[in-house]
Amino acid sequence: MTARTPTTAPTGTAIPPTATTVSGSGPAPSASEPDTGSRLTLDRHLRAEDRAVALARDVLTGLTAAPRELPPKWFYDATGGMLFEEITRLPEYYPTRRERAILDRHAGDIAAACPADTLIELGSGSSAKTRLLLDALRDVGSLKRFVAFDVDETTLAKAGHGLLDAYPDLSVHAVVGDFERHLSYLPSGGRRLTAFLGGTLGNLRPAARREFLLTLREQASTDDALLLGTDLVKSPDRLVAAYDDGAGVTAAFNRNVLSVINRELGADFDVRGFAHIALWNAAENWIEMRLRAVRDQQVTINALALTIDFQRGEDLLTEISAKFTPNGISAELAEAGWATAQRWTDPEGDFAVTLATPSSVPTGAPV
Ligand code: SAH
Ligand code: AVI
Repeated sequence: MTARTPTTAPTGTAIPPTATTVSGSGPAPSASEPDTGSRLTLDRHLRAEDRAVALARDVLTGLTAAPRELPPKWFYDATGGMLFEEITRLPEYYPTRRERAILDRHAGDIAAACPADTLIELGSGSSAKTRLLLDALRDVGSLKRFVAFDVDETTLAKAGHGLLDAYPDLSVHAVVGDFERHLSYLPSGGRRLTAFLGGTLGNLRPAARREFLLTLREQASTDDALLLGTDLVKSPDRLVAAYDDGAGVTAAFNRNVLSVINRELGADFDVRGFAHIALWNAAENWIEMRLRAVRDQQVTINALALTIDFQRGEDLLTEISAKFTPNGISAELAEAGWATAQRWTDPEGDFAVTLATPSSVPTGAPV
């Protein structure tokens, strides 16, 4: 399969298998460039200029709010993507291993339940575990194309090239975008299995999760399915350790958001002036990652003509990572019009993978 599937995207372009793309800094591709025959196509819905505007808005809103807060999507530039991959190999960080074990065992069941021709992965990152799903869909004979959707173009392009080598018959469609804004640009047609793995749903607050699941539901056809990986509630000690590892990799990942703001908005954060904090919020059932000012300090953000004073001990919330119960997952899905078809957990009960299918009407109840 070499033909590019038409999309409604205004920015489609084919990139040769050996091309290197640079995160957010390439020129805007012209609309509807013809397919050049490559099996890898790239759509950019978050070009450098859009990214700068979105980051500026989030930084202005979040750093002037009380308490201060930034959305976690800004961790992920090339460095943040690499740091996340390092996190997945840490002894304390169990979710990736647990989810891989589940997929290892049940990818065949998933492919049998939804023999899709199109596998879509949202927040795809390296797509490493996804290969288990691609293998299973290839084995049932349904697989034609893989759509990888991520905010970080560098990671996306690297993953895409790796998949072309490993799957000679696969069309890979990479989409650079924000899954809270650009889901309507996902390619339609065929039978689609949409995977949202790693527990990334937990990085959204309940209202944002609901909006996200509703948007996916609105676009789903009867035979489509959603595959959702979610981390489960467990002892706070294990949870906090997973987000505050001994080697300091998660601390570097957390501080990386300050480096992103320094580079992209001309700010002068002293990244060592902020300590990494991970704590369990038992009332909300989520981990919070924060950056705590280790001294009084002033930060200037040139692109916003903004100066912020941080008091010693003041926190900036950089991420929530919600943990779920099986019933809670099904309830959130149901409220957005998704029926739980099957669920698998690892033997330790640490992580869940849920296969959901469109149900007739969302219940509409608040999350
Ligand atoms: N799914 C992979 C990666 C998880 S890390 C796994 O299970 O290991 C989270 C991924 O989501 C990163 O690659 C990050 O760049 C991407 N991401 C985070 N916020 C996003 C957003 N708002 N829109 C699109 N991608 C996002
Ligand atoms: C991507 N996401 C599911 C990770 C998580 O566990 O919430 C991000 C992460 N943050 C710190 N470590 C990993």
